Amino acid sequence: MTNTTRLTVAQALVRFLARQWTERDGVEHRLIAGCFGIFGHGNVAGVGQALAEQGAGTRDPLPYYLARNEQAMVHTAAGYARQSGRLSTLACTSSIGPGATNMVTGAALATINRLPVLLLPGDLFATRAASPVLQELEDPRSYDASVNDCLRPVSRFWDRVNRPEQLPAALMGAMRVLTDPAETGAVTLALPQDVQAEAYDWPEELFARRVWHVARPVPEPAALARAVALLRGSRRPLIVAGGGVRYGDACAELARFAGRHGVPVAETQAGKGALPYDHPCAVGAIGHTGTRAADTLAREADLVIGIGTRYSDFTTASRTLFRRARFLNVNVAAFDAAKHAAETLVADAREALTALGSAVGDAGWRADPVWTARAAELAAAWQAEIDRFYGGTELTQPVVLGVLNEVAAGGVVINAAGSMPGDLHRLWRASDPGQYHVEYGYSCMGYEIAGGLGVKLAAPEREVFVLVGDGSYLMMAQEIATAVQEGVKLVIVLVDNQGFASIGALSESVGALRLGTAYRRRGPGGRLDGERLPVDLAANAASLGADVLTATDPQTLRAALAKAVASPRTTVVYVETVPGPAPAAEAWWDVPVAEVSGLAETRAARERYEEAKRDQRPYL
Ligand SMILES: Cc1ncc(C[n+]2csc(CCOP(=O)(O)OP(=O)(O)O)c2C)c(N)n1
Ligand SMILES: [Mg+2]
Repeated sequence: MTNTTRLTVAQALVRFLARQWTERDGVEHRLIAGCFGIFGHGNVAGVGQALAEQGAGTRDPLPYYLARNEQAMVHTAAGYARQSGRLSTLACTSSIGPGATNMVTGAALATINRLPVLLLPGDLFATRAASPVLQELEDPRSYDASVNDCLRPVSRFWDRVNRPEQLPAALMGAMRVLTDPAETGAVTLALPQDVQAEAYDWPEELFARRVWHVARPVPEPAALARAVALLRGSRRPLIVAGGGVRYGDACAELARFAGRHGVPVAETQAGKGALPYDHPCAVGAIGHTGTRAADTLAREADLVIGIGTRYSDFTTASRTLFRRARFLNVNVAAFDAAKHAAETLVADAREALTALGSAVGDAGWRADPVWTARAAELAAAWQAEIDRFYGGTELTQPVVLGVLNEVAAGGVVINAAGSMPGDLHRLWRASDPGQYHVEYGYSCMGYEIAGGLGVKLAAPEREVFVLVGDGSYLMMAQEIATAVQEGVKLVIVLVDNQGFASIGALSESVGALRLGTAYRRRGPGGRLDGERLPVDLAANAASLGADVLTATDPQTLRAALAKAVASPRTTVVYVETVPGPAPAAEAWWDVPVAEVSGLAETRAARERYEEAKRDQRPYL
């Protein structure tokens, strides 16, 4: 007879999660390092009770953290997972109804960025004894529907535990997806509020310490042979390094392969830092937010070797950038490897680079030396551009980034939306992959502070610099209070330019007249073009418990950042930027323009649009 333990579903869940580990390359990590949560009637008596009972409260096996907003706590889990190289993450427990639907945006962000997060929303009574309960959707077509069904399309695994007996299989399925490099993303276990509190006799083996091996799949020999043939035929290859290089811990192999074979390396947002910025083969950011160096090479390359990239429209300049190239894609996910009619190498980035290196190395293959030298020249010219943008005397956004880049060596910079991701992608000098954390899969306003909290929890030894625009700040600044509560120190650089600089410029370029992109009072003509709003973001940050410093020029910014770094407390450095020179796009981005309009600006924008669209290669 097997030994059993009588626990509620929620108690069993908490005990199970605390005993899950990952292992890769012989190193073990806690899979679920803690649980963020906001309680309501849908989880307080189940998961809440279980978290409270598990230990003395301070060194619980599954530490609990109180957040301010359910969307934010999923961002925190995603930031944690990314900084941990996807080997460790956090769980998030919510009540039913709005607490659960608040997590939908965070789940989409995690899934799109291929980051593991575990979501535990409460759900309606499985017995339906008291229906309709508070916050119940009540779909007249089906009593089986609940708002948690919104989490299905944004989750890579979704299950509802309607009976205690279903829990073990649901948990095993959830852990498998969280730890599978090809399938990972948001994982949702919806937990009906009555089932959470129901007791069951669990077999002891459910609670055994379990280690999930994170695989490094090796390339299939025939696929490797095809890839090698393609490489041998190439004289102008270009590597596009994506997040998979980082998550596969393949940066050293990439540097070796590129250096040995003279292959220039361009980087996506998720891949930035894969090579140190001053590596002889590094040509910087690629795509719509790319450098002139990388984008010029991309247009001329005969072979694009995508490594761990999902080829977003920013990377491909909406499929206009790679004019002549064939594609060889190395990706652990067959779905991404197959993009652009590529020759595919479905494998771990490190294993694939090692295999490719030994296969072509023995044959002495190298890129055309003229191509390698040209790449180095273009890259050097771009470094001079960066110096020019960083060297201004006024507080333009590039100057802010330049000062921060000096101070932030060894730290991590975090950003997600607005005009900063583009400037960061082109200008930021990253020396190692852990230093650059721009969430650009979902580019979600509000990710910055919440995500930064997760980064700092995952890497307490690193200084964490959160860059946040005024628009993003106003959307989601409340996790400053959570950072203060936990004594987790962030340096938050709040860049105020009175609204949406990014969308303002985009709006103008598509003939939409900057409508709704500046923070202004409604003016006498009935438009939002009146006086500046009397909103004091520095005072707002102070009210949440942060120390606040204000910078007015490059010198005071440098001093404020130095003070923030020296302080043990979360500090907001408030900066009002002035408009000034910023790097322009070298490559296009497809944002459709009105085909007919009474406005001359819009008609001119449409003409430019149709011209640019001719270069698009949309179907492969
Ligand atoms: C949640 C969310 N809503 C809307 C957008 C569209 N959007 C992208 S950038 C942006 C403005 C960001 O403003 P701010 O943070 O001040 O940055 P700035 O553009 O001024 O640099 C908007 C509205 C988004 N990315 N995320
Ligand atoms: Mg702004």
